[in-house]
Amino acid sequence: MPKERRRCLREVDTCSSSSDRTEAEGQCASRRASNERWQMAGALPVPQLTVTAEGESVTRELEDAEELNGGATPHRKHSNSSISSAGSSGALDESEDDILSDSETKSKGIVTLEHLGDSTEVRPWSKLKTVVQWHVVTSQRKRLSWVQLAGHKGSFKAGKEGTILKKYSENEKLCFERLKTDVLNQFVPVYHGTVERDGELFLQMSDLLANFNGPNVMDCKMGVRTYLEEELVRAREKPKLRRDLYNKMMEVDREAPTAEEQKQQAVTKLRYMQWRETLSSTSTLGFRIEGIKKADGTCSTDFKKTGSKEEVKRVFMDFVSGNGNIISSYIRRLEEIKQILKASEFFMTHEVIGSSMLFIHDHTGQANVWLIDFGKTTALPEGQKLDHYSPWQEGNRHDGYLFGLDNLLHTLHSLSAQCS
Ligand code: I3P
Repeated sequence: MPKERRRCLREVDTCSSSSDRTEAEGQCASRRASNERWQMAGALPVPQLTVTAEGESVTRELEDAEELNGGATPHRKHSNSSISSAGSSGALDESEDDILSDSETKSKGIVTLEHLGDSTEVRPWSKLKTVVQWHVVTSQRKRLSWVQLAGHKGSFKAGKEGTILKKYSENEKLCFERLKTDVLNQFVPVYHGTVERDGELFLQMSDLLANFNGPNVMDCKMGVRTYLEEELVRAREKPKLRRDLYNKMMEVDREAPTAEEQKQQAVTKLRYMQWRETLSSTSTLGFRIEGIKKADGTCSTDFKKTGSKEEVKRVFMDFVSGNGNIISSYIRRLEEIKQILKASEFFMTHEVIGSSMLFIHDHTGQANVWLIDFGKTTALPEGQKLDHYSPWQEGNRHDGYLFGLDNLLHTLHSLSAQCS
């Protein structure tokens, strides 16, 4: 299975077809300008990131990279690459083994597992974290459908009742361990340590969807930047061209690659990530919508071009189905999170990149938000702190997380005003 995401729902949201023509044209112009800047960027570094994956994804990337590097196999490194078999082994429910053990072994973001039970038994949702696909697996005892709203595919397995397993990342494990003694801990999944499954190590954490009845789930990736400063440095020192990212770019906007990129049919990862940031609301609002799974079974991860405030508001309004009570609950929760973030030692002393807020509500009126995904959340050097508002410049490690949270709150407040 190729690395690209499969979408279960596509939005019609292109420069040429947008109904919001004026705004769309403006955005297209700004995208073209941004592309032009890259074209002229002989002066800019042409960095690319060294990427790793497992399984088929790796194979494909290696093939692409080999092709682009004249057949030489590049060195790869990934946050999940430090998987070892030294972890403790949990007494896991055998029936849930291998639910995600298809060809997709690399995943990040939100994964949702739905335990449908056998033909007669319907069990509540079990939750995971970010994802982009819809999948149904049949086993002797139960069928599981899952949806990944964002990030890499296949990093999740169902754990014991009420828990999920996420592929081991040393960095994320360290974050969970540090968070255990931090005030922020109440807003993140409960961490239950590591477990080994089929020779691989996983982080076991609580299933955030467990207490919802037919949840609606939205993943918002926080911050004005989605790559680490160290990735920037590595990319500059060891640039790599990526054909898969070029293809993903072309899928969204055939005009996006520069003439040079078209010629080489590849882009660097940094170029791709920055393009994604400016196309979406990441660079302007400090957050972006990655994916939505609704209780009616529909899901969408096609928000790459959801960039303006108005577009973001429309998506949010649709997500909550215009329900003012849900919006108010989300606002209360975000205000609470904001206060605690400001008091959190962990937050102050970490660069938080690629982390998401997971919004979940159901028809009973329950609505909650959690912080998830700490694979790229990194401790600052001793004595350094971040306010999470200041603009980023290379070297200062600012991430714009609180800037994004404020904009999320503005968005919800303005929707609330519309509902009242
Ligand atoms: C991916 C997304 C991920 C990134 C991944 C991108 O793009 O930006 O955050 O992984 O890089 O392909 P998209 O959302 O458009 O699919 P990291 O955050 O781990 O860098 P990858 O292809 O190198 O895995």
